Amino acid sequence: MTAVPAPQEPAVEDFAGDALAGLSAQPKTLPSKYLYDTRGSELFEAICEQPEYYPTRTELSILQDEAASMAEAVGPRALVVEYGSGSGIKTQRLLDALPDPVAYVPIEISHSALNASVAELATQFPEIEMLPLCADFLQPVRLPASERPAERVLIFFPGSTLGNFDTDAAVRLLTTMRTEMGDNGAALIGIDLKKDPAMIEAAYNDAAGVTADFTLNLLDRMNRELDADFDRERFTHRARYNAIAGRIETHIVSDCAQTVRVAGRPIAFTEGEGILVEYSCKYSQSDFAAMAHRAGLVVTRSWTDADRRFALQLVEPLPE
Ligand code: AVJ
Repeated sequence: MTAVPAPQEPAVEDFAGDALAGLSAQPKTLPSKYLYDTRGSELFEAICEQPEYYPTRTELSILQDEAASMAEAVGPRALVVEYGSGSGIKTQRLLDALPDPVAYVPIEISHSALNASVAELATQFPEIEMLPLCADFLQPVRLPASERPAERVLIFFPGSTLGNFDTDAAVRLLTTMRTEMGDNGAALIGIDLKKDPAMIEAAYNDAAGVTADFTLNLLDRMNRELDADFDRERFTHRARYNAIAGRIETHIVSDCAQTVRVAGRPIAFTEGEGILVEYSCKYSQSDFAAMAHRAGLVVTRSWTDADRRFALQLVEPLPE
């Protein structure tokens, strides 16, 4: 029952190619997905425990406090699809809250992450059919049919992961959701809300330095996997809030002029030059509604915490 349908992982990541392309570009960039190797995923878990990092805690409290209202809005016998499978405890809260969900379909590119999440949930929810799908959630997939008929599809995308994408990419992802959910479907999406920039910046610059460790781990990963020779001591984590774009922009900044070798190629840095490694977009309610609208979706419910730090948005297809 926890067998994964696809016999092999769908897309082979080209870390070397992506890294060399990004480091040769002006300005330098690296795709943020490469932050999440085993060590990076551990460090991200540790970030979520830091006192300054409010999003995880806040989203969990909304899921708990508003469970009854969400259950009512979603209704019985949903087929719950999750994009990515990194959020065990949030999924648990949602499945606990919903009335008689028929199946859980995590969509995740990594076999091991997929199997681990389903193994855990299967023991906790023996009455919910587990239908893991090994795929890239950015590509439209055909959802598996559940044994018991589903009333509707509910796509769950917590964590403000949407904020890692720029606006156009986020709209593309929302459009994929619209297609996948069908005319009677819905999506429940976590977004981090705009607020005092000092509070946002603190969340990405925790005093214990866990976020800096998380960012700079990408250098260690390139040293390990791409035969690179980055010296971590000569680079600094920098996360700043760009108020005009409404996002945290995280860079790895070179402390001096230096040349590093990556996969046999020299990469030159000037003093103070940065590599852009992550965006974390923050939204107002109307920013999000406008993106949803472009994707053929409308916000039908929104749940937030008392301080309006974070929101869970329920979106449904726009009436024709
Ligand atoms: C997992 C992408 C939502 O952007 O807040 C946290 C990742 N990076 N601290 C975020 C992250 C640095 C996180 N997301």
